[in-house]
Amino acid sequence: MQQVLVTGGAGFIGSNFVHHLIAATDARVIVLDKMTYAASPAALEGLPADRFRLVVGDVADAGTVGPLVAELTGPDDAVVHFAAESHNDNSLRDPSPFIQTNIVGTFVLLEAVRAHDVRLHHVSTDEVYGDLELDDPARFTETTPYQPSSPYSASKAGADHLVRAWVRSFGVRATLSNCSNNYGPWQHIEKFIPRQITNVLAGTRPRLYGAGANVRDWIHTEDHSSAVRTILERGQIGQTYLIGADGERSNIEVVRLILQLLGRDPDDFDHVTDRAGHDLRYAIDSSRLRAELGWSPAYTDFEAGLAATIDWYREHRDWWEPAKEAVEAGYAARGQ
Ligand code: NAD
Ligand code: TDX
Repeated sequence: MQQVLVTGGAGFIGSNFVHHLIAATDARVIVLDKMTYAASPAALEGLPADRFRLVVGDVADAGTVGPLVAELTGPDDAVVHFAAESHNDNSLRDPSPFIQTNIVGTFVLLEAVRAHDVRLHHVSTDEVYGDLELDDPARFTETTPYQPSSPYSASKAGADHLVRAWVRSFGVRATLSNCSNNYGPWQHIEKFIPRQITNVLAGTRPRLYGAGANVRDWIHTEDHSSAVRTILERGQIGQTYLIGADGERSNIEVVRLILQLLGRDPDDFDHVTDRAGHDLRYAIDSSRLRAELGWSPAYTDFEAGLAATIDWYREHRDWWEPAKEAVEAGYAARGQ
């Protein structure tokens, strides 16, 4: 039976991937997660005990990672690496955990898969490419030069470079993917879409950074998971694949849509202090993944996906409400 070690498998996207893999294959899954503030144990409930195991530990700790990777002795066994500090605003306040987890953690994992000759898929972000002008006809492709803007995106870029170097210099069997902005259930309420949904549900107003003209290319987390599984199964070793679902929307459009879907006046939001170094636009050209590996997204109607996500947050108040006050106090302290 195939075994897959999923780092960061208790986070927003990692937990979705674990459920996806258990449902779509007969693989056995080991999650390695440090259980930081961003982890959701509840997101891993209901998984079959004979096919799932949670190990609480740090991906940057070689003493934890080495023995787990050594368990992966089957021909199709693999590591899928999601573990990261993931929020840009946090990286502006304190970059140090981003360097430690995203760069040192990836290094430690690479040394383990090198030592045990285990297949790796490294999960990265479109933010490594910097940003685009609003009217630029080009989108990011696998050959776009790296130009990260924030400590978060620079740490992810550093990790990507390490993976590529370990492929070329040591023959590590790795693939990489760079995905656009995800939305869906279990996303931490520090992030844009869940923050605005839960603001409205909590009776406060959405908060838009600056003018809200910044564009993000939204993809449902289920589609990210199916893309990662496709690359894991059929991706070419050493190759990078961009993952996106043609979901470009300006932030102001998204805030208005959330308000509308919640039956509120679409102008019932506040403009707040902009993010330092705020990337203007991300846009992904996922042609390689679609043409070479035959992947396509299932969630092509953003409004329908957003409406379902709103319903999910409405039905999971117990999960997000305890964290809401502290998250908002942190933003308020920075005028956001
Ligand atoms: P998340 O913050 O929701 O989850 C991260 C998980 O990693 C948490 O469970 C956390 O406890 C764990 N973790 C953190 N530090 C760790 C460490 N040192 N050792 C072990 N586990 C650790 O993040 P997410 O949004 O699910 O993102 C997952 C991955 O996908 C990240 O690599 C991120 O860069 C990438 N990504 C995210 C998006 C997005 O829109 N959220 C888009 C593209 C790529
Ligand atoms: O309250 C807010 N108001 C606001 O206008 C917040 C939290 C954000 N924003 C803006 C900033 C961005 O333009 O919304 C946009 C999205 O913000 P985030 O949710 O913080 O995401 P982003 O910075 O785009 O990064 C995300 O996508 C790429 C993920 O957090 C990363 O992990 C991923 O790599």
